[in-house]
Amino acid sequence: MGASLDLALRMTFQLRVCLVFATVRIVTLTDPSHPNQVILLDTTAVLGELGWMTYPVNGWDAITEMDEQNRPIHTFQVCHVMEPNQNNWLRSNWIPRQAAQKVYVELRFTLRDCNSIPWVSGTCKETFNLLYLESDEPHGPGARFHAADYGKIDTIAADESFTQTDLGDRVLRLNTEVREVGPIARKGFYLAFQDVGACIALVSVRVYYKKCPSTLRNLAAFPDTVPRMDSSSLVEVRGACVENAEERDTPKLYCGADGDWLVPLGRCVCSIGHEENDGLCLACRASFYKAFAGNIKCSKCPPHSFSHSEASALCHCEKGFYRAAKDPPTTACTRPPSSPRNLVYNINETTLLLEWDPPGDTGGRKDLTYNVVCRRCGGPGQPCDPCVSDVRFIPRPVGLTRTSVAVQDFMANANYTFQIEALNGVSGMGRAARQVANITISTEQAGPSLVGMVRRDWSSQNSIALSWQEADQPHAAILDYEIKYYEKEQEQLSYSSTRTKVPSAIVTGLKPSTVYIFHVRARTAAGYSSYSPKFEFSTGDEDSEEVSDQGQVLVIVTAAVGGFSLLVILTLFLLITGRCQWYIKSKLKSEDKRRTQYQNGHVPFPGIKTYVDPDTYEDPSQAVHDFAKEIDPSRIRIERVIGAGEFGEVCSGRLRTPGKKETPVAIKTLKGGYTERQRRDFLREASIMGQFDNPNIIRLEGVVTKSRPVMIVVEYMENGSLDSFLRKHDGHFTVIQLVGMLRGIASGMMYLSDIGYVHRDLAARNILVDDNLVCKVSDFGLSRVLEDDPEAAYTTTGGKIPIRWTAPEAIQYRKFSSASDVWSYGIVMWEVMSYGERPYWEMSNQDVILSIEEGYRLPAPMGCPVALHQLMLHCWQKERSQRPRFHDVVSFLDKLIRNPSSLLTLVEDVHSLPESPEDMPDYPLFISIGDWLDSIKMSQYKNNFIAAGYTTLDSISSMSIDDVRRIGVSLIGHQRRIVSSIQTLRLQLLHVQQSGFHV
Ligand code: ACK
Repeated sequence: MGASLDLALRMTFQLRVCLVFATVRIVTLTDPSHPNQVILLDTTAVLGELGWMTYPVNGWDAITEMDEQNRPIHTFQVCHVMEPNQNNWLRSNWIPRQAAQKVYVELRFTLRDCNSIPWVSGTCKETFNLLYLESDEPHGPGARFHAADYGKIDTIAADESFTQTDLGDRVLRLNTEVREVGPIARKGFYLAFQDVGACIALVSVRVYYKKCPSTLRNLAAFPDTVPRMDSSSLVEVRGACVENAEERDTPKLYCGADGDWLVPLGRCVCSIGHEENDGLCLACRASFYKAFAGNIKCSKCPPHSFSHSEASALCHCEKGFYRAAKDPPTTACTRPPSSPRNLVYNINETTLLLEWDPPGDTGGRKDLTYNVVCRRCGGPGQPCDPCVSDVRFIPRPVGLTRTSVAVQDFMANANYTFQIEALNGVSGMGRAARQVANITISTEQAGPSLVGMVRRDWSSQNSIALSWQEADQPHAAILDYEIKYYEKEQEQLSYSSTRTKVPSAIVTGLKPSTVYIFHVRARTAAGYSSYSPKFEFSTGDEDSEEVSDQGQVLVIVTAAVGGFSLLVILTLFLLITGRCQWYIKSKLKSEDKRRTQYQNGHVPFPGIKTYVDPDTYEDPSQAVHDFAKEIDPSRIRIERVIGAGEFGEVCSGRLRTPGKKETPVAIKTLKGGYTERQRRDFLREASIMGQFDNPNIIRLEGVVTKSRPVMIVVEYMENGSLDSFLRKHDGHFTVIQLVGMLRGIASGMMYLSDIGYVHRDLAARNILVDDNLVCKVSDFGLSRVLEDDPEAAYTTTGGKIPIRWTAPEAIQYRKFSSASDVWSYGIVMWEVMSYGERPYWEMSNQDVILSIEEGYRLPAPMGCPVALHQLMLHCWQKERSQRPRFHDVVSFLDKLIRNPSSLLTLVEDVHSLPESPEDMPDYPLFISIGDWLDSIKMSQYKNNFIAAGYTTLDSISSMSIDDVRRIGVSLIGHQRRIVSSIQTLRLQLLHVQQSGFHV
């Protein structure tokens, strides 16, 4: 009876389990798609019999039902809750582990709580055990089952047994439990489920291991990767660029223990002719192109070009259109210009000015230049010949960028034909005819040359004496002659001129053993005549006598004609020749000095007074006396010390002038115990400054030399020196205010260059600012220091050598000129626009010299209008003759001030390429972020960049100032330096990409 009841109960219960199971509402809590899992076993996916072993055979029941789609549902059930001491085993088939080191077992099951089953207390259990056994191969069919061989993974209990529905039903709840198994060393394993008296339905068993699934990231493909067993260490995986992509930085990902990819590094970029689309590199469509590898899109072909095929790297020019060799492939195709228009001339005795308008069609280019072809024609019907070389074109006959040229030294009463040809970078390409404008001119209006043959009477190593014949019958009285001369070798660079009222002259201050070209013209009330033809004469070598014998003979003859006794003659001879020689020598010396100052065409303008170098004075105190007023010290009231000068303190104070208001002054003092030389050097500045009279040059009030302390009194400038003033007011001024300051400095420098003074130490620290922001050039001490000490430019004594402000030719071979002052002016512009930043930052002087030599130029400061940076670059032309003059600078700045909208385009707004690659200074190329930061002395931020994921130069090129702040650069000066270098780098990268190189 007991046994039959037991059997009946068991059957009833099994039936109920089936029924209950059939009505179970399965609540699935996991995502069915698991891309990072590799399934080793899934009982829900097995179509045929599972074939699992049960022990004893009547322990676990395998029940297979069919779902709606006729797929089997394999379930294992056990429910011997009435009987004590249950030990029922269910064992899976052998499961190969494949690549797994660690596997996961996911069980889904229902488990009834014992309270829900009547009469089972004491025997009913609510857990079962999960076990496993490793082996290299499946056990044979006859192998015996040894429970003791299995290792326990865990005891599994149900989280939920039943849940109550709204209707009060109890619904059996499906549990999901996952356990990790491993490390597994053998090739496979068995799973076993040990029941000890619970009521269980095992609905599914999934066994899987985790992997990082193959993926595409940053245009690189990464393969399936199995994580390490140790969950704290990652597997580094290198990606392979997708088709039509190429590596920038090695693409890498790290595979984490959970099958997730972490820390993407490096990347690939689409190759030329391809662009990124949905993680792949697709070919550019026809009519589009991509000339450089990178993550940029294909662009439409530039104007007048086409591409018929896909994946074009380049668009070809339409017929009749071209690209110059240096044109990047991104530019439009262009054509040669049409002819210049409206060619006219204007003749003024000795100068013929040709002027024209630019061509109606520039061909789409901005690199227009003009060539002049000159032919001289005989009378009507006579042939024309090319003009011989004595016709001079100013500035030159070819490569003109302006629409005018001056012609000099042409013959009077002749017919000339001039052809002006417009050219651009693609002239000469294709077979288009040259487009020229012609004009024929008769020069009969020009004054005839009134000077005949020019003769050399004698020469020495530094001088040449000339004389010439007057025209037989000049049509008007000759007022004077002008002798123009220049070194034959340096024709285009500079010339000098001198005047004389008589038809002879001694030209002094020449270089020994040098060939000079001379020509002479006469001035009458009607103006200048034409120049005489050119004459070539050379000076003597170093060994020749200062004055030739002829000169001495002349003196002797002069003395003899006086009729004095031999003694008197001899005495006079000695006196006169001695004195003459002293006079000639000292004149030659001062002329030579002036010559070095007026190098390179910086000839003082006629009619404007010229600067006199106090060093040419035998007695320097005479120069002070000539150029500076002596002030009675009782008129000076010193108020406070405002700084330290090279020779003593600098004070502020008041200067009383009888009958006038007191004026504020700055007083430079010479400290006690000075040597005579120090006193002379100190006062030298006053004798220089005293010669200047310009609103943008610091004004000398006077000097105190007759009592102690010796003082130089100058106007007081409320805001002190410009560099510290700007640093104090960083970011406070509008661009127009800054340009106004620059204009003032340029105007002061224009004045100095006009009178022939070369400053040599133009820098923001030597500019003073008053309370109206008027800037004045000061500090006129340096020229002497450099003059006297050939080593001075290269030593580091006292930081006196302004290497970073000085033009390369002045550093290398002391070629100081107004053109080298223009270079320094460009640096001052940079200082002003960067509010007193140190030029070239902390680079060493030696590095500055080298990088300038290699073509590096300071990048635009942040917020700097393009027009101003262009002007700076212009001032830093290596070739000094190509730098602008101060006149040009002033008129350029005036134009900007009149048209402030021209200042609106800032360098950072320019994302496109410069018009032509020549406009682009050659910056050094950096290889890594580290190199780049080192070069701008910002190495301390290397980790900030790397930590924020900026690992390539490409990646930083798009950083804004906000990005720079965000990565932890908090000092404004450093932000500014980094951002301005990024702007340069951005242009540089574009430029490099355009040249077909990859950084
Ligand atoms: O930058 P600062 O205030 O301006 O400090 C230096 C200091 O003297 C040593 O040269 C200041 N300084 C020089 N000349 C003048 C001047 N004319 N007016 C006002 N400050 C001056 C300069």
